[in-house]
Amino acid sequence: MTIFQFPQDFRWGTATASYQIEGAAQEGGRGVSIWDTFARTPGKVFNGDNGDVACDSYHRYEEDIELMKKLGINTYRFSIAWPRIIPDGDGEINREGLDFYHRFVDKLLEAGIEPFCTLYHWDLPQTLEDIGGWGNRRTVDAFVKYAEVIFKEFSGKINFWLTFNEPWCIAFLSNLLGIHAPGNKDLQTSINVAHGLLVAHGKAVQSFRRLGTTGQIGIAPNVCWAEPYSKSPEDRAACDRAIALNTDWFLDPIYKGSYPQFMVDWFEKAGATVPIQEGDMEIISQPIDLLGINYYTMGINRFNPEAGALQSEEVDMGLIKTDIGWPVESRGLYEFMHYLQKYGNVDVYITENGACINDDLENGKINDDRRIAYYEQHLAQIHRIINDGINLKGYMAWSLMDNFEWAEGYRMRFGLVHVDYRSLVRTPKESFYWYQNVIKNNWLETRI
Ligand code: GCO
Repeated sequence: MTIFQFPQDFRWGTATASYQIEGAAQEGGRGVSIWDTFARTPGKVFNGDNGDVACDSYHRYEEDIELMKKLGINTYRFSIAWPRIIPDGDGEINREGLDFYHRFVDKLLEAGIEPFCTLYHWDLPQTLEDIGGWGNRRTVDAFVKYAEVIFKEFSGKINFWLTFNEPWCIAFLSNLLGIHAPGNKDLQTSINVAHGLLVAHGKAVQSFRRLGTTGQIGIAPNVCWAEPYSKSPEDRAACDRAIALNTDWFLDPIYKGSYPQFMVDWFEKAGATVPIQEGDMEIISQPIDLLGINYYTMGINRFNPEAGALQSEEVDMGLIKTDIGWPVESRGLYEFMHYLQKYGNVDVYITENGACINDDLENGKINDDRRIAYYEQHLAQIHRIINDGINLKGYMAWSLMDNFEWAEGYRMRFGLVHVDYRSLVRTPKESFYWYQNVIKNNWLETRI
């Protein structure tokens, strides 16, 4: 047994996102988002599932906050649904939407839980996708307007802010691989989207400062750590591209004011260019206060000319996998946090980390021991990272409860709390009680 003690001011939390938990898709004046449309397109989401009801958290948020209190978290990461605030993306502000989030944030604060707010976790108003989505500067301006509404309303209540969740997913998973909404499969479109969202990020940060909004702001990329299958330089380069597309492609512009040149060259060879307009890079490189990191897995990659736009192929090394098929390997988080130091020792929060384990109720219990093992491994790495002197300030487990897992629908479960999607009954899993204990102690006890 080993005991890992965490810093006194360490933030313990969980994370969710609006479309994945709220439901009430036609209520409260909410407009249509690209995920409503995508989920209704046959063949896009497993089983034809959609977020119309999800966990019904729009109605059951008080019950959810009771669960958070029981768990003992001091931080809760959630996202605001843009179509609840400005239903058509760019027009009238919907007071009912703002009031909903006020009620919710007030309840969190009453419970002594710090709200950690994501402005964009993928529910783009459909009207904006119809004019070209993030590739159109009108969408960028509409986002800034939406962000300003939120900053003005919630300044003083919210102190932790993220502009975008997982820019790689918004740009490449959704517009190059076509797996997420809106489902495009075009390299130039994905590059345009990536650039548009970076400009939107920078402009939102400018507004945040200008308005004197309370707290700190940043962005939350997802990490794909990759190590080469062999010593060949081609395999090394294939890994560099995989890592860079998730993180450097977004963090270099923000921290250095330029895109990684080797990737720009790579895309140019494939016929795609970044649509940089005058002044963009200065806007994008506004100083930010914190970084959110979403980490789930890592890959062993090799060069393969057939393997997509990056020619980088992940090799199955036979590691244990979670039920969604992702190898369990916490080492990538440790390596990545050191890699990140090239941008300086910035304040980092793990804004997502968790395991898809589809264990179900058995005699009233969910014995998700494999999830506990996953968390144990990753928290031990986090302790190591902090001991190395890296400014890692908090940890948000994905997720508080089972929810709508995008293209996988409801079949993939990441929650500490089980949700019965028929009755909407919530049942804490064994991992919930395990995490409760870690938080209460502020230390982790591992089995080895
Ligand atoms: C993500 C996500 C979550 C997913 C989680 C598991 O940002 O990819 O924020 O919405 O549910 O990553 O796939």
